[in-house]
Amino acid sequence: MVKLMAVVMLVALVMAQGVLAQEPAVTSGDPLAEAITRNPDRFAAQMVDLVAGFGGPDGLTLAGVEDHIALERAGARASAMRRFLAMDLNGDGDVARAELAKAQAAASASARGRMERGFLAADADGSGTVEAAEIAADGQGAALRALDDGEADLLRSLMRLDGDGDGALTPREVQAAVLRLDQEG
Ligand SMILES: [Ca+2]
Ligand SMILES: [Ca+2]
Ligand SMILES: [Ca+2]
Repeated sequence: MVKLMAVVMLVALVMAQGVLAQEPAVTSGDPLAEAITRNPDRFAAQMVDLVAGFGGPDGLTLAGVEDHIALERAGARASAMRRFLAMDLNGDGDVARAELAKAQAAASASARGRMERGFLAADADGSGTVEAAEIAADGQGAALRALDDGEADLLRSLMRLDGDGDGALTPREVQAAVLRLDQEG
């Protein structure tokens, strides 16, 4: 129910954005519309996180949006890197094939395959060892998969609803934008 409400609110936001910018309402080619169609639950969850988690006393600022983007990416990066660091048995920062084998021996059958695929994907130079730089690169890839540049731009574009231009988006401004859309629609 909460998710559904968020989706409804988000669609209203997106349509209001078009009105504010004196542009036609969101069309099928609009990146924001495409993002919603692609994964409405995920986008709605991001909106809830943004407003509840990063809106300060004066409202949601672009800095708050940037903090959200950075934290989402850091979380995904840390999770990906942790999986490799847990296999670095001698603590030298690299995961050698022999270390992978020992970690696999202690894992379930289904996890062994997943670990193998992860190792092969991360070992970009095919050296048979996932070096520290490859662990970092793999983590960065996971960060951008979690929240890519297109999604980041979409989130930033929500600041266009800042009606009084003071740099902070308030619930009142969101309401006003939705109301304006209502009257024009
Ligand atoms: Ca090692
Ligand atoms: Ca390597
Ligand atoms: Ca404002």
